[in-house]
Amino acid sequence: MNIAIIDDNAVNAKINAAYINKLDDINSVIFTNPIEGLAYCLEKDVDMILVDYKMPKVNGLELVRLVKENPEKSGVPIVMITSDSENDVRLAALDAGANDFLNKPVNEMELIIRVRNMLSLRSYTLELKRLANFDALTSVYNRRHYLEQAEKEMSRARRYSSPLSVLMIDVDKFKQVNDTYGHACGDTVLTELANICLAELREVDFIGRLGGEEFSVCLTETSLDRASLVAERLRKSIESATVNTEQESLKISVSIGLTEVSDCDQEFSNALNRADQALYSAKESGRNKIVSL
Ligand code: GH3
Ligand code: MG
Ligand code: MG
Repeated sequence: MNIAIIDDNAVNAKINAAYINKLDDINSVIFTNPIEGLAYCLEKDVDMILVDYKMPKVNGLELVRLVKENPEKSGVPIVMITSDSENDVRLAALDAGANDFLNKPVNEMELIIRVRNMLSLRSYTLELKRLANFDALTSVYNRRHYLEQAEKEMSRARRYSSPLSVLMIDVDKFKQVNDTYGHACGDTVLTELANICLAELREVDFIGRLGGEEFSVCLTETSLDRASLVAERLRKSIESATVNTEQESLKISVSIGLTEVSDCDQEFSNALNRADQALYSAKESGRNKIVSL
């Protein structure tokens, strides 16, 4: 777990880091400049922030406000170090979303226990998020999260006038795989298929399982021409792969429908429906092929 320790007093910061590092799996980073510390917390993956209240330029309370008003970072727990006399500061920090406090001078045992509790809460939250957003079988985005991300990506593409393409991928004759080799084999096929797609796609693209044996991919900054090349590459890799299941080595194929999001699409679902129609044409015209609309 990554912890940012922000304290203009380097000696205190180092002592607290030494205490915290006694916990398992901790990676702590110290900032004596609160502005640098804040920038780090807003940019990097941080699991907890330990911040002193009294600091020049940006004090602990301001830092709490700036982190908690950022939607991407509001879930990062913050423990603030204050003195007994600063009760009004504590109330304001609590109101801004601070999660816990430590009295100055910091007691080692209390620091370790409070940090440990915060980190265990953080782990549960991250696990819940993972369960809520990812498909349990294939580990790609689940339907809800995929559609949510796709809507966001569509707004971003509009803002920057950049192209965005969508693929619908469906396994050919998948029912036969289940019927012939059993449901467990079918599951392995789906997992392998997702892995092949993930290996072929760039990090900025994303894939979701919309249901059953149906996946969708968003290709960011990608026009229809380039998306056709990507789809064809995917189709070929899947066609040439051998899926090793417990009983059998199987060959599978997919049909892919694709489209580019256009100015006429009011919502992402309009583009997705078009990709779905294209997929239907690919199935109608013989399967194991791509069709764009
Ligand atoms: P087509 O080429 O027209 O797409 O034919 P198909 O057999 O792939 O399509 P169909 O929609 O008839 O069958 C899809 C099958 O996918 C039926 C269902 O039992 C199976 N399926 C859905 N979800 C899962 C899953 O999570 N695991 C497994 N193993 N099978 C699933
Ligand atoms: Mg199918
Ligand atoms: Mg289907």
